[in-house]
Amino acid sequence: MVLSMHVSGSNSPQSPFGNGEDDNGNVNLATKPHVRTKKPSMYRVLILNDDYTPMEFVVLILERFFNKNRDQATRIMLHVHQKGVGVCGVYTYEVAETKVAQVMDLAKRNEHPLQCTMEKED
Ligand code: TYC
Repeated sequence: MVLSMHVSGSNSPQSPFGNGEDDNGNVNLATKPHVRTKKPSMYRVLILNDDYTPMEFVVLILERFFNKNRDQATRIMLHVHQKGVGVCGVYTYEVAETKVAQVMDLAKRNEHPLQCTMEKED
């Protein structure tokens, strides 16, 4: 079981090589190994408007795959209906890819032309 978790940001201070003085006043000039951490690229999952997919189906998609409540889902659906495109959520590459596939699969199986894509955040 995980008892502690290192939160984001700077590298761990637990390296024995940090510059400074030890208890005996000895100056440690060794350099600390620089552990390079990198945040993953994030991807927006988008849905596109069309003239045929029922509004209720789009709301269901947003609830089921994007963890929106009824109000949030309705707002996003209406935004897409009016503007042509909207963001369902922002995820790492593989999660975004999975969600796009889930949406496209359910839309196809219900014979709706709904389109779902992803794009990299800057
Ligand atoms: N424009 C559709 C209609 O009038 C509703 C709709 C909304 C479809 C959002 C797709 O991504 C979409 N039935």
